[in-house]
Amino acid sequence: MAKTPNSSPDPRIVGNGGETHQTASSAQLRLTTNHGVAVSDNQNSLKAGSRGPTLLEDFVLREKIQHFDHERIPERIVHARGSAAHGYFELTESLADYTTARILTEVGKKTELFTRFSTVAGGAGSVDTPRDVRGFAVKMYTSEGNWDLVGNNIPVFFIQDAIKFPDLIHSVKMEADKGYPQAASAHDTFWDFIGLMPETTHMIMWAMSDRGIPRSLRMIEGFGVNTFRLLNAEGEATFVKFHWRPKLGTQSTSWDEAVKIAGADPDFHRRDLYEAIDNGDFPEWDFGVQLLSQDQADALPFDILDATKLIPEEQHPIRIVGRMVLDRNPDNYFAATEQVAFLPTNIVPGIDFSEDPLLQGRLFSYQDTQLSRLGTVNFHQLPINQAKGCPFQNFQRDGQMQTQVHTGRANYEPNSLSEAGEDGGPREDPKGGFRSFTLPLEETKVRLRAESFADHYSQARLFFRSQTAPEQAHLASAIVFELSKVELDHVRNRVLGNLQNVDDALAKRVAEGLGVDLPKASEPASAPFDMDVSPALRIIGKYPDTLQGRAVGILVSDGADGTVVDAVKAAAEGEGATVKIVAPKIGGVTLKGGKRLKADGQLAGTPSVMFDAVAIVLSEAGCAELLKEGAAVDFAKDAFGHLKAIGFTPEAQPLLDKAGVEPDAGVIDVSADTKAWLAPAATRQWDREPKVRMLA
Ligand code: HDE
Repeated sequence: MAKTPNSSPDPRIVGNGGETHQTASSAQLRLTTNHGVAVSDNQNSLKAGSRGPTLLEDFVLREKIQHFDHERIPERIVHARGSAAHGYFELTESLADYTTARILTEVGKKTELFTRFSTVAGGAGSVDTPRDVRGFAVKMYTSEGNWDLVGNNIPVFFIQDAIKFPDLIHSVKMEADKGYPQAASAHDTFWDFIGLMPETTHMIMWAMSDRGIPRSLRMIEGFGVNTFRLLNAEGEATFVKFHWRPKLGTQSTSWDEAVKIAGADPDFHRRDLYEAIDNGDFPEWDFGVQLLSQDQADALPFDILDATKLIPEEQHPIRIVGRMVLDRNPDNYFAATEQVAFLPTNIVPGIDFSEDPLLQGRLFSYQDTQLSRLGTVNFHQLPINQAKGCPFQNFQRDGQMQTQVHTGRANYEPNSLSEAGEDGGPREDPKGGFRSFTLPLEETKVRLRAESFADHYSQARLFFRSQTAPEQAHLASAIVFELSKVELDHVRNRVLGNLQNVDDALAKRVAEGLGVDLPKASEPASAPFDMDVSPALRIIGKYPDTLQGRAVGILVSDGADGTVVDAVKAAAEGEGATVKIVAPKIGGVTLKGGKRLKADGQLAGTPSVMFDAVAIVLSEAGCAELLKEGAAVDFAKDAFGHLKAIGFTPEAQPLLDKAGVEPDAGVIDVSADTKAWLAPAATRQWDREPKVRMLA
């Protein structure tokens, strides 16, 4: 209840006169200032007279406004837009032969964790579905300290050496003079950098593939990207690559769909993750490792320390040894998702870094960036960052926002205060403490790129040639789209020159898609070679088709047949999908027979891009009405264009005709058989694509 300004009967009495708003009862906490003084009136500032001016003395007002003024902290320079959840890690198979890390040796033990997904280029307020890499950062609160596996949904990276990271990010962010485009790589500066840095080509293949436009954060793979080491009790090292595999499989949107989702629901991924967890559909990933001995690493045709390369899993299989379940949404977005500080340096005994020069730079950057973002060396004391699996204790003291109250005299080590009965504080643990791999080194100090890093194209070729035909077409079309936004001819041409080293046919398709001549191929630093194709690099066909975790929309009208609606809903839910009823009005519709059906979404605000498959169940009169509604026509047209299964009742045929929906295996009359619609609903209709889109 709002209180009217100064509702006191006596205008001289300033404060809580009218009692028309809620005040603290004995059962309720009193509103106070940050320093604990109870506030008598939270509606009116302290003024000289009822009509002002406001008095400087009003510490309640000043504190409140000042706190508000400082509510925002600097957003992350990359990965600013994120969505996160709590959950747990559970080990299913011990890696005791390779590591002493308890989280990787104690089978069955559940370790609390916090996972944050993100886009890279856009600001914190940007949309969820641009073409971009997705961050996949997991903080595990292990019993030996926090282990942060700060990865991406793509297993390789753009650059080989950390010194190029600021250049890469400057090039992809909004252009320095213009301040746009936001959250988009389709502009001159990005492609200028890409063309000039051929080592980016492999990652470009991934980013331009459908991996760059995922359907859901629950449906992305995760990769540690950099090579790490596991260390066993004997101090022996094994190289390791970390993998997360979604139980729901991978799935992507089409570009047109991603663009439309951005308008329909800028929070599409964040909402999807939140709602799934809220509904008890906990997203889950298998955790896997690729393990390589030094000899196996030496036998690879590339350098295991080069983060622009992957290790084909057909050659070195992924061992699934655990799982991650996300089962709890954060209570407060800022406290958890914004303040969480991931550090690749958060590592536990039994795991170690490799000499990967990209990783080595990361080991400095994250700690440093938290200081400007969170403002103090004590950011590890924030609840979300605290080591929860074990206590932390050392002699680091004071600093801004110190929340610990250290007692005693001992704040240095060694000390002998315990000999006098005082608390001497903690001591190092030579046996159980973190130890680095004893890497033999005898090197000259140089600023050089290893020759073993010189091949920039073989794995880009491997990726492109491993894709299915529709995926290759999407990839080529994505490059055409992006290069069409490039204004400088020489920038575009340099990329085309490089693409010829990947695959001639790809370069030709892109040039044709752009309507330009193919320039001369660029000279590769090292001649690319052919590798055996790797089906594991595909999205299509890699995981079984499923409706599990997918969303189905049923568009209904007044007079629609409720038995069909119920049957379609039950069938889809039976396969694990969530179903939403979409109606012209949010109040719902009156079904044939007079029963009311409530809507979950109003048509204009719930287009078919929000769903993986749709059904359109209308009455004749309802259909006639909807023929005049552009949003209804678009609902069907987009579902068809985005290769989704469309279930329909014959009364909806005029709408399908107007939307240009042609009969095919994914357009199914559900009045007769809802089951027949389920199989196509669990996938996209790839055969339809040439009918609806001119791809490169
Ligand atoms: Fe990051 N990266 N990065 N990065 N990165 C950051 O740290 C950096 C790289 C990744 O949800 C920043 O806390 C450098 C690779 C994720 O909070 C910053 C280099 C991979 C997140 C930073 C890389 C990543 C970040 C910005 C090249 C995949 C978001 C905010 C040497 C393995 C974590 C922050 C979250 C965030 C630096 C390259 C993943 C600036 C210097 C490769 C998922 O420190």
